[in-house]
Amino acid sequence: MGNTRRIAAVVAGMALIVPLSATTSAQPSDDRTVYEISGTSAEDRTALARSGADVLGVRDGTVTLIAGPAEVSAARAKGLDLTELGGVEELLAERNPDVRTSANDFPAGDEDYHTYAEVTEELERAVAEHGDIASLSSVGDSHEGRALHLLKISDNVAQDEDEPEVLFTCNQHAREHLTTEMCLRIVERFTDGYGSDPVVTELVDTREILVVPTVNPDGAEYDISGGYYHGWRKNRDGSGTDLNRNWGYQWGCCGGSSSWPSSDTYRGTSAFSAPETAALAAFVDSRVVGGEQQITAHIDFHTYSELVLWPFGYTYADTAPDMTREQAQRFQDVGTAMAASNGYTPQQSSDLYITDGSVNDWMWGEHGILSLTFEMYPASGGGLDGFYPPDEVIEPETRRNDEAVQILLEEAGNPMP
Ligand code: 0X9
Ligand code: CA
Ligand code: CA
Ligand code: CA
Ligand code: ZN
Repeated sequence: MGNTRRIAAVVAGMALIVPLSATTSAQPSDDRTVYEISGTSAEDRTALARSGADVLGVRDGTVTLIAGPAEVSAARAKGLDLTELGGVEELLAERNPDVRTSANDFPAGDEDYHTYAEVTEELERAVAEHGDIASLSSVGDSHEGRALHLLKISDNVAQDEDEPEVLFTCNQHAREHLTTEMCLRIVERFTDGYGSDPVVTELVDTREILVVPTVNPDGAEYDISGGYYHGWRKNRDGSGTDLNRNWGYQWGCCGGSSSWPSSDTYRGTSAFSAPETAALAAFVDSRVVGGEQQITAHIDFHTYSELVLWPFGYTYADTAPDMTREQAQRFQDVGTAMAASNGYTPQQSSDLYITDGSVNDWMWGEHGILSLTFEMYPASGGGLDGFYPPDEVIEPETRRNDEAVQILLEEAGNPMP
């Protein structure tokens, strides 16, 4: 690190600066490597994920993943052609700034992303400025005791009115920080825009909008701890549970998750063993009023690959015991319309690879909610960098989903066949 840079950083007010080489990372002596493989099928990708590889992104048959020596041998034995992008530590080191601060803040240059404290502040501000249409509560606490914030936006917000309820959830995966910003944009747009933007006003008056900006606050805070990125995905209970493999519909059924605690797709000891999924599920259960689920539509935001995904994830089949042909068609129609608005690629989630215990399968299978996953920017590239786009993309890449969010809010008023 050059002296000029160090001085500039000190002038910028950082309390403590540690050279990168002096700091140990989350996983010392990490021999895992990031690879890209093109021309893969969904079956190939399911096999790769099942072997223990951590799939980072999939686009047009090209998969980016983290693999150790055993997974690499297994993939080569299947005739797959792996291109090495670099070691996990090496790639994170390249992405991280060459100065680190002791503060629990995003790395230098990415400060526009919101830490947990800053998310809390934004939500409190929304309620302070728009108390007539916004109220803040929580669905419960994370493993480390952070409130899982829930912001409700609607006219007559203190009343439970008979209006379609629409849920937006973000940041199940710790390192997918752009998704938290997506939920914050929804909050900002439907509070600040009320009374001036006619579309926003109409939707706030006729819907109950429910936003959970961070489902995994412990993981997100850990991922930026020390002022640099750790590439962390799971929650922070023990060696971590993959929250998006911990939901209680066909949990662990189909090889779409791992029973090994060290795996990045560890499903937990039982369905809803993670306090974060248990709390969110209990909230959704509580929205059954008079025998009818009030929440009719849901998006769970992830990164990356620029995809719109619908259930089921546990099976390649388009139809299943809880998915008629007409219902599958509606998912496809709505998903395709949303994807046309933002330029993402629409597909059934198992077209990516098999996942079991994912949130959409439970929301739909258990509650009949029109529940989709968005994989946000970028489309591909960069291995782990895909999770850490610079904060300059926050505005354009969250605005990009305004119309899709609007489509879902409108569709929430239409019946499911
Ligand atoms: O694997 C996942 O949990 C999601 N991809 S990510 O890279 N963000 O981890 C995709 C989940 C898609 N499956 C379902 N929605 N069922
Ligand atoms: Ca910030
Ligand atoms: Ca209302
Ligand atoms: Ca209601
Ligand atoms: Zn994710």
